[in-house]
Amino acid sequence: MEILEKLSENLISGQDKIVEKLVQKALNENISANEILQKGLIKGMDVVGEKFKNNEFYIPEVLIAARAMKAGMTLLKPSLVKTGVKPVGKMVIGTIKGDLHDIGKNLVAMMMEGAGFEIYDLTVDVSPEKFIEKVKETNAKLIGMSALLTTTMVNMKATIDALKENNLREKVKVIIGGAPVTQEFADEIGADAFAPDAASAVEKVKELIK
Ligand code: B1M
Repeated sequence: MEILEKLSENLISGQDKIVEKLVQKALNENISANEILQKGLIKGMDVVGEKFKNNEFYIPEVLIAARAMKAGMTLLKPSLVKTGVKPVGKMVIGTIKGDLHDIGKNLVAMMMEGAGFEIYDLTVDVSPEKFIEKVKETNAKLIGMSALLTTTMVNMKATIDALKENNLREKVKVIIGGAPVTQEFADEIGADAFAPDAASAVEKVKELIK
């Protein structure tokens, strides 16, 4: 679809205002929010990642692309998040300590909210202590952790260990995700679930709390 290709191209070049206009236009043309997200925004961000890896893009270019991604996601949020759903559970979510990537985590938070979960978003660089503190404060039965860096994804295990130390491991389910995270890694660190994308995160969590 031509409009989604244009959307990807403008995301790659960090044109946030044009990205906003194109997302709005696509919504007006009744293209689903999910299709706009997957085939427009995420597709563009994948190219940004490739260029970054190949040293064709540096941090400033990636940052402006991320800003354009966020502008697009803000417009999609009302369509992704259904309103009026009764809260079905509480989830504490955050990007792991040492990691500042938040786009994927924000998507998961949005989708979970859309599925009726009350979300406590601790944002980025979240220490195990902060996760524990919020779980105690809110009595949430779910923790969601996101990681984009192979160097700091080990910090997910530290949060699971902290749950054990605080006698909370039996009460709180843990789901993890992020580009370098795999089911194998989830099994290795003793997480309850892994999801490769935001939509399946919702499915996995629903299974967990059944
Ligand atoms: Co960074 N970065 N970055 N970066 N960056 C990556 C991750 C990298 C793969 C790029 C590359 O080299 N190809 C690479 C990591 C390499 C590695 O560890 N193996 C990398 C690097 C190296 C770095 C720095 C170290 C660069 C530097 O400083 N030299 C630095 C680290 C800073 C830090 O965190 N301490 C850095 C910085 C940045 C920016 C700040 C410039 C920016 C982040 C802006 C922001 O988030 N606000 C940035 C970006 C944008 C990226 C790429 C290009 C895109 C990430 C993204 O948003 N993708 C990324 C390359 C890539 O991933 N292809 C890259 C879109 C997003 C929707 O996908 O987050 O994977 P993702 O989320 C998915 C799924 O993974 C899943 O759902 C989402 C889809 O529905 N998911 C979950 C995510 N969390 C989940 C949680 C769940 C379940 C599913 O349950 C709770």
